[in-house]
Amino acid sequence: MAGASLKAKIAARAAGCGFDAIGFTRAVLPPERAAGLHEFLAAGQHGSMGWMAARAAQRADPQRLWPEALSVISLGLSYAPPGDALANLVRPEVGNISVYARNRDYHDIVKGKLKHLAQFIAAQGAGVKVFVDTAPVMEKPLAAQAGLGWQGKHTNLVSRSHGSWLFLGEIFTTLALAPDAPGQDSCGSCQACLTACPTAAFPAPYKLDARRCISYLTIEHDGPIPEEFRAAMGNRIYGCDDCLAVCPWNKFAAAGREAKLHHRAELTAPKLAELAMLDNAGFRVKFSGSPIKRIGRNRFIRNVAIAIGNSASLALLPTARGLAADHSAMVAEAGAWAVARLLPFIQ
Ligand code: B12
Ligand code: SF4
Ligand code: SF4
Repeated sequence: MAGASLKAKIAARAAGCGFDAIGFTRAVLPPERAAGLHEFLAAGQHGSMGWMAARAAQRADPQRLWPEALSVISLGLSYAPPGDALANLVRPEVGNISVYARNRDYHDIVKGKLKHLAQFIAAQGAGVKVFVDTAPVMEKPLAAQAGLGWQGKHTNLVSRSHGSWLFLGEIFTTLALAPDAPGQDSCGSCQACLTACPTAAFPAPYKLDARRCISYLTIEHDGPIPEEFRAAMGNRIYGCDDCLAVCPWNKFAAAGREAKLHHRAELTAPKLAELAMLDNAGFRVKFSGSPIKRIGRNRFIRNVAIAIGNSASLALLPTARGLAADHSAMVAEAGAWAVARLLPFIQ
């Protein structure tokens, strides 16, 4: 087992790379986590995210993903917003973009830092692999087990120092590093996240039905958004922060330090009327380097059309009519819905 001094050196390097949290754990998850994943999949709560089921065995067991891995180093990068994450929700003429997507794509930023840190570990003669988000890895249970915090009732990792605002990434390594103590659940009797959810996406504390989650509906889901969720989406056009933002542990979080994640003015409260005008080329230019680019113009403008339908603003009726005639059937359907929602406001 590698000594405490190597762990201290890795932790110092991680801080130098800009990470805000680090913890060490064995590359093993308890059977309860696999059971939780299988229950989620068996209930179909992953919706159309077929990639979650496709590599479930690896997701549930880090050593199925990489048999030589002995330890997991879990890293956290804070993206805590400087002000109220929900401030835009009361401004119906603008679109609300989740705070995580108001500048550069975190995948690129976290991966760059992970690779930098992994080079240092590899130089000790160890094998390393880095992961952030897209690999079949259960990042939240591993982070909790490594002591970064605990999985809150909203299912995300909560940190005593950074609240609900950490991105997670991992370095799997062949080094045997002494594990840290796991984080202790500190939700207590709080239920703030469960009651804040606009679409009642939590069937029970610590469990999420992704099919009802606005983050899933606006980012992952292709095709028309089921009507039952449209009004509740309000002006959320990319992701949702409600359950994270109400967490009382956020009061200990200082604003994130990573400059590439600091909110760009034009992505903080973009006008719906201007977004609705974007064609494919304009969309790609506007969202170059942003995680939003990944979902493509049509899915994004579908979300914008729904926000316009929820705006109660007659000034946006001509824009809605334009979208109802869009070349994309998915956008046109959402545009027609928006027109129907706005027509009753004509006196
Ligand atoms: C799929 C996915 C989604 C899906 C499903 C979310 C989900 N909760 O599973 C959707 C699209 C909805 C989504 C949304 C978001 N996501 Co997401 N997502 C993922 C992804 C790729 C996989 C998560 C996963 O494995 N889900 C499967 C379920 C079954 O796992 P689980 O949530 O751990 O569920 C456990 C509990 O149900 C548990 N359980 C049951 N009973 C009990 C009881 C107790 C006491 C406990 C502790 C557990 C427990 O058993 C299950 C297994 O452990 C991860 C990246 C990764 N590779 O891990 C990012 C990730 C979780 N997402 C992230 C983020 C930031 C978000 C959003 C905030 C984005 C946004 N602003 O719109 C929202 C938050 C919504 C929410 N409340 O979860 C971050 C979270 C960081 C953190 N601090 O936790 C991650 C880790 C990406 C990253 N690398 O930073 N996401
Ligand atoms: S991200 Fe929004 S919709 Fe999804 S569970 Fe949290 S509050 Fe509900
Ligand atoms: S809002 Fe309350 S219940 Fe939800 S994760 Fe935070 S402390 Fe836990």
